[in-house]
Amino acid sequence: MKRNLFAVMTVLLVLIGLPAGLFGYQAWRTGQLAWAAGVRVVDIVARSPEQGGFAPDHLVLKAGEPVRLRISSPDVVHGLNIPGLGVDVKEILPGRVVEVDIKPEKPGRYAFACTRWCSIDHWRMRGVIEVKADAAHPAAQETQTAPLYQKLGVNLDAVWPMDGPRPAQTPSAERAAAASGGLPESLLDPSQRVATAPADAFRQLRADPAHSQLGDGEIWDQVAWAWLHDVKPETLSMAGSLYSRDCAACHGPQGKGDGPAGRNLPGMQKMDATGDGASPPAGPADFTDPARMLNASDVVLQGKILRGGMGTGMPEFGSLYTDDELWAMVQYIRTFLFQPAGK
Ligand code: HEC
Ligand SMILES: [Cu+2]
Repeated sequence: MKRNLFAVMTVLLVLIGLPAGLFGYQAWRTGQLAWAAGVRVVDIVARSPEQGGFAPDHLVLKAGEPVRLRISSPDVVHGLNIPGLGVDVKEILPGRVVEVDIKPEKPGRYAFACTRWCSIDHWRMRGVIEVKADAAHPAAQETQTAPLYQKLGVNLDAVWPMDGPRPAQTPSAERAAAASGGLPESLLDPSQRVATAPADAFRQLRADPAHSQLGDGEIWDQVAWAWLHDVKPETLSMAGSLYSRDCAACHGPQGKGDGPAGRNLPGMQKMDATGDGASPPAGPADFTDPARMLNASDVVLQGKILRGGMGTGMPEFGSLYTDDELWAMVQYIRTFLFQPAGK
């Protein structure tokens, strides 16, 4: 009798226990039941954008709740950057699982993005973590201020005249350093200069009798000096690494607009300047092109990096970059045309 009971128990254990165990393990693996020591576990699968990108790409979390993100990739190497939460996973190797613990205290929306050029559409690989407020974590006062281009009423989509004066050689802050002095504060102070295009600065200096002894080339050097005299080497190197991570694949390592990911972007036909469909579609902006860069003010460049768009594949970086990073990128892309001092 006892033996019989034992046999029945064994059978029951196998029939119920094993599937239950397996199921539990499965569920634990896929994160549905996953709680590790009071920590909610959320699985994120990172796939190339063609295969769906991040899944999920929208997470809703409670403020103050500890959460373990368990990130895996079934295809190629990805990265995961959540700037607002201080997370920067450089490498999610296929077949491996990366765990990151977060505890977002401040309610709000936190953008995240892949940081590896996992495919030609990599720049679409983005997502958002929404952190909900509760009694203990009230929503902060809305601190989001309007971007500068909006405050100044600058229309980013206006077509800029590109026929301004052109330098015969690369304007150089280095050359100007020796001769500088006598530049108006309105050009030296970035906050006053922000809506001025370099071509307008050239016109202004050229018309000033105080500079009548300078040749055009020297005036251009003064313009480069005005823009780059206060740029710090560490700012440029920080922006340089962001540039190679986030921009070079489209705009090219030398800023010439010839990066491999910039071909066949959506909306390129719209950018056919003549509209007759005959000329080849333009690619991402060429930062070494004087016609383009000398007629663009800093606020326009910053606004376009912040907002992206223009009916093209230019991504928005406003949700991923800090203000300092946005302005550092503007200074950095100026150095594709202007020679900074001390270089
Ligand atoms: C997926 C490709 C892609 C990536 C990545 C990309 N861009 Fe662009 N970018 C474009 C395209 C396309 C345009 C539109 C060109 C135009 O309007 O003529 C553009 C335009 C711009 C412009 C406007 C230039 C002008 O004169 O109007 C700026 C500034 C710019 N990009 C900066 C950046 C920076 C900085 C990064 C990296 C943080 C970046 N871009 C990443 C494709 C890209
Ligand atoms: Cu990617």
